[in-house]
Amino acid sequence: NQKAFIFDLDGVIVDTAKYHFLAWQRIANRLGIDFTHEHNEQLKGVSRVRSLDIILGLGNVEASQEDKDKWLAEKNEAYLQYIDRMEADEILEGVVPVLQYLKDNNQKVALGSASKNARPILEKVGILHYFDAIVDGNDVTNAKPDPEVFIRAAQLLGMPSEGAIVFEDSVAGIQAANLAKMVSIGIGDKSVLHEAQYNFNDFTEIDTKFLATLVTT
Ligand code: G16
Ligand code: MG
Repeated sequence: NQKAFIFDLDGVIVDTAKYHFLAWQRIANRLGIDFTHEHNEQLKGVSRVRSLDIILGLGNVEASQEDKDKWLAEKNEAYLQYIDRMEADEILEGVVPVLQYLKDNNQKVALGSASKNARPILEKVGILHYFDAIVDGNDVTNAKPDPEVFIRAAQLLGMPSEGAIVFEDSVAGIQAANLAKMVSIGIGDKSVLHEAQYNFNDFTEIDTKFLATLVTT
């Protein structure tokens, strides 16, 4: 049996949310906007452009498209400096054994992320070779909860959408997987990700017995 396994990036494979936060904070500080870790939760899984709009909304700041474009570029430059220093030790615990199991058992593996920097991050942490396909923020027009990113990932893998398995840490991502008739697996707080078909706090809780069940059912 062969299935498509699709992984979100931020919050599932690596914790890049902390770098997004630091990079956004520079912009927010300069504009006099109070931007806290709590606010940052709203940006998880959300596109870069939408993230800026949310931050500007926090401070009731209106801006021209020109200014917005400038801040988006500045944010990304700062973010790139953080991810440039990433190494393998930043892969979240339990992720590599799961990827290895899927490879060893002839399963199809894809990335389905909103980030336009997904590929360099996978390269930096040394796990690009596990992925048969990558669909990221450069490839999709409709953001999660629209299922486009996951449907394209399944297509690229040459596998049906229905029955594909999605690992996600965001509510919008779980909804996208459900809309695509995929098996949704929430990674994180179960009370937040209650729409997921299965819930785990992190990948250390996912054993080979469970993975084998996913492959065969
Ligand atoms: C990630 C993060 C979001 C970020 C988005 C776009 O999504 O969770 O906070 O805004 O990517 O990132 P970039 O600015 O690199 O294009 P995901 O889908 O991997 O969780
Ligand atoms: Mg995520």
